[in-house]
Amino acid sequence: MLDAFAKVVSQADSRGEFLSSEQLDGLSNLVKDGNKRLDVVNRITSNASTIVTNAARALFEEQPQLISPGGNAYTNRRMAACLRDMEIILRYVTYAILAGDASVLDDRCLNGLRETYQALGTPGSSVAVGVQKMKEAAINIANDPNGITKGDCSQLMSEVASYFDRAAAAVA
Ligand code: PEB
Repeated sequence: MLDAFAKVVSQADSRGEFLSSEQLDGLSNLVKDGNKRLDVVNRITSNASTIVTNAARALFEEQPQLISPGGNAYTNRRMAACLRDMEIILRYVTYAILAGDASVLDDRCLNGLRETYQALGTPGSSVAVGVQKMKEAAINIANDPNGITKGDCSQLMSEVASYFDRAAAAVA
């Protein structure tokens, strides 16, 4: 598992080079904007259950066959597994946001997930829709200008979006 710092170190080391000034500038900006990152993680983390439940509700509204008899979220057991899966994915996305790097999400959550869903007969494309709904909700919450020091968060928001997109693409 890498974070943004360990990532550039490992890249430079594999080439036997010193850190480049671009790499150092990148990390310097990351430190400068560190509070924004922590605020984003804090906001998503403290609203996790709202994000998960609303996304799941919207998914089942769009795809009611999932909760009809024979559907993959039919029965309390499967519904619970589904909500849990969405929560796990959201949790790893928050780790990636904090680390500024997707490797924790890739290695500990997404690796093999598509195959797991294929084996379970769970429609990965529906999971991907759920993840996209979590993305919208998480960004609305994280990017809300109210009650926080105002600043430009566009770059950070597109980074946040990219982790959700990565998770959705891994199972779709
Ligand atoms: C991945 N999900 C399920 C299982 C596993 C995962 C390993 C099988 C074991 C179990 O049931 O607990 N586990 C999960 C994950 C990690 C992990 C992400 C990462 C570290 O360790 N059903 C739907 C929706 C979707 C869904 C489309 C959005 O209709 C999910 C939620 N996952 C779902 C369901 C099951 C499951 C298991 C319903 C149970 C399937 C079954 O037993 O029939």
